[in-house]
Amino acid sequence: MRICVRSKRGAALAALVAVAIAAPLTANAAPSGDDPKPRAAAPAGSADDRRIRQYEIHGPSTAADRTKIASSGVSVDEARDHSVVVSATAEQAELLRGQGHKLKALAGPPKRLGGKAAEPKDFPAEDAKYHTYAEMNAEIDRQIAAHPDLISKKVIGKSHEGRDIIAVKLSDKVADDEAEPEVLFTHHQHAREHLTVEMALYLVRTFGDGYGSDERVTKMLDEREVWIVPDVNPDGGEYDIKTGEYQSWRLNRQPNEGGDTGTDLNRNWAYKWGCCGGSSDVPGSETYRGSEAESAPETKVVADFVRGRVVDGKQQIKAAIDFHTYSELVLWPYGYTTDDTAEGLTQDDRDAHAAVGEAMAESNGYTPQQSSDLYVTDGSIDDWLWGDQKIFSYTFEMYPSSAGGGGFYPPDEVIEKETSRNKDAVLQLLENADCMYRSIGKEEQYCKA
Ligand code: 0X9
Ligand code: CA
Ligand code: CA
Ligand code: CA
Ligand code: ZN
Repeated sequence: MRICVRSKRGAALAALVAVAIAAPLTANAAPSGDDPKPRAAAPAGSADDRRIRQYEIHGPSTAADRTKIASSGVSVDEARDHSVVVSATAEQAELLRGQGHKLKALAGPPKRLGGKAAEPKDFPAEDAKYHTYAEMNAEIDRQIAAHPDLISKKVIGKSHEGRDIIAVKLSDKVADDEAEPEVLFTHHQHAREHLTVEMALYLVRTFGDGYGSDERVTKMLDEREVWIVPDVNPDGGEYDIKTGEYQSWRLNRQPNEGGDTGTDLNRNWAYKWGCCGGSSDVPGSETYRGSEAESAPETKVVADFVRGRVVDGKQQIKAAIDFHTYSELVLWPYGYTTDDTAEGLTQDDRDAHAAVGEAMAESNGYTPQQSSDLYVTDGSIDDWLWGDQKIFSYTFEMYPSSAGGGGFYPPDEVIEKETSRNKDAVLQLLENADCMYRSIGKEEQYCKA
């Protein structure tokens, strides 16, 4: 197990200093080290109390330390050598302070309003290159119209608020279910991670336009069937932008008993759900796992879709990436345990995950590691994909590497660079998908019929 979580500590620290200096200029920012308001001014349950913001906590250095922090119900957004950045409500922050932690409030999400009121239900004008749910669908429909033999889509179910959740298929003879290894890309489980939707659109565009001219793309679309679920959490994504001021929202928009809203979709999957202190059973927490596995309609819709790819008793999907932001990491299972191998994950399984994961990280410059090297999580999609479906699965945490690069809200100017940055890694996964064990020289043993 790796102990050094990130290599770019210097850069992260410099960025943090930059944020601290910039903080007073940001309307949303609180003086560092203090609550935005005295607690008395924000009675429990008030809008202020529920507002989510980021805090830096100095001290936590190991996966165990970070798991303990996460168990208070906050989300751990960044793990550095000797500190973490978390997202928390004022209430949760108070709880952590009560446990003796010193929390330093970071600047809130950028306003980017250019002095004008934002259009409701859209990104601020300065971030106009990001796609709303409607714009995403329009862009996908355009690509399908341009490449009807290559791209198709189907509605695989509905979100809690009734939005369509779609799966886009890309392959030669796209209308036929051919005997080709299938590969899955999922995006936007977490509402505020908007760059992941752009990643999906980048893939649809790059594969659609590259077929016939880009040799690697052409070969992969000829020999693979690619599934992209571009927006697992459309309700959360729309909620995050609808006031014109980013809400730092993570969850879906399903109401819970007791009045709080939202389930962490990436703690709601049906493998070792809630097993190991890697999620919260408290509604209102940032990692609330839901009332039972697949209690969130969005989780169930995607899980049903994946189960539906079992044909004649064989799962057709061989490999998958679930896109998140941020921290620039390539992660592999399991998340529920810090052991390298466990039930259903042999040394060879682990080594093949690591070999392909490390090669992908080599190409995009991310840091490769087992997901629990960060902190323990249970009920995550990657554990379910491998543990339940034997699909090789990765989580990519995209740009930036730290809060200094914009955290969950990098400016739209970075979209092209930070999505195309993953082209080679995605192609590598597709190229390996017919036999992931080739990466450890064990094709004969595992991949011969
Ligand atoms: O905690 C998460 O769900 C992911 N990080 S995020 O900041 N985007 O919320 C990481 C999930 C990685 N996979 C597992 N830990 N199993
Ligand atoms: Ca811009
Ligand atoms: Ca095909
Ligand atoms: Ca097929
Ligand atoms: Zn995420």
